[in-house]
Amino acid sequence: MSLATDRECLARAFALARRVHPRATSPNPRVGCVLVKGGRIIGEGAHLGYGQPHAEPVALARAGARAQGATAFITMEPCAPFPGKRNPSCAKALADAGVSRVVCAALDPNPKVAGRGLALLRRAGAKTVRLPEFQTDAEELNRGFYSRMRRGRPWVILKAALSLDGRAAAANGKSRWVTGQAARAAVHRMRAELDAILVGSGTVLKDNPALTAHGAGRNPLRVVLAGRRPLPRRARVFDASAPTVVYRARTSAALRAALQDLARRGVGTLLVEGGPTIHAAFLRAGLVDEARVFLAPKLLSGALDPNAAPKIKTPRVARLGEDWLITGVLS
Ligand code: AOF
Ligand code: ZN
Repeated sequence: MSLATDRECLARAFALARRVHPRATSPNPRVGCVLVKGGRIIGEGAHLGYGQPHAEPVALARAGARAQGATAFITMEPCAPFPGKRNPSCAKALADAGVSRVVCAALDPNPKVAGRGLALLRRAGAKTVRLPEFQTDAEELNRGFYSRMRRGRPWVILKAALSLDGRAAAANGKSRWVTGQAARAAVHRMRAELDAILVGSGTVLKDNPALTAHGAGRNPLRVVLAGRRPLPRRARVFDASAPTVVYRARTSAALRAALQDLARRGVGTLLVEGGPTIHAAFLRAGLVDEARVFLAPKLLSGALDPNAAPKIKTPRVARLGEDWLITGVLS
């Protein structure tokens, strides 16, 4: 296959990295690398999992001696050597293989690398190029890694499942189920893609959720923000299906400290599932980066059982300026 432009080659490196499951490499980033010579791909690869080779040595192994004089396209700056590293330096490996030009999308936000990988290559005589139009792609590919490295805390995603009239539960507190099977399956897949999932003690006491991926993939680390009330030892969050950490944190400062501790444990992405007290605490502290809101076409105000609440059978959805209008006859 022949690729014409730098942008096409780098886009291909991104495609390779995106094929890797978001949690496979965590807490390391997903990285893709394409080696091109004379307009042809001579080797390519991705970092497939934590503890496995980085993207660059995978591509270099495929290219062999042909790597001499080639251009490397990488989704992120190749790593420089630093103490405590598990893998050999990719910048050095590229230089040793005689790669003469390195095109990457972004610098490595790891302060132990942060430009030193590219500097090593330049000292070895290679040309280095950064294509800034790919910076956003690089950050989106590794939200958790960037957040941990730059801010010392995870990327925080607020997840809510609400009725059309904005309720997370029926009048008596019953919340099983507001959304349907497909939305719940999507939440399980989400859990499998993220490093950790957090709920408050209210949710543990009221719903007793397992907080697992329910077979959709690897279970996330479970995090409970506890209040003064003791948590039942037999709660499902404490079963053997995944590790669980408990923080006693309700103030903004304590929340920040809990997030810092999670980042130190390698948690890059955190799904905050609620309930409403926890959502409010995170929002008040300005600690939410992304929202994922499921809206069920039912009206829960006054309902005792969410499964029997009045529902819009065929909802019509219109976008009005910034707002949504959802209309339909109740059944
Ligand atoms: C690359 N290519 O594919 C990845 C990189 O402990 P180590 O040796 O595995 O190094 C981890 C660091 O390497 C990680 O924090 C990040 O800075 C970089 N990740 N670098 O050149 C890759 N995954
Ligand atoms: Zn590396």
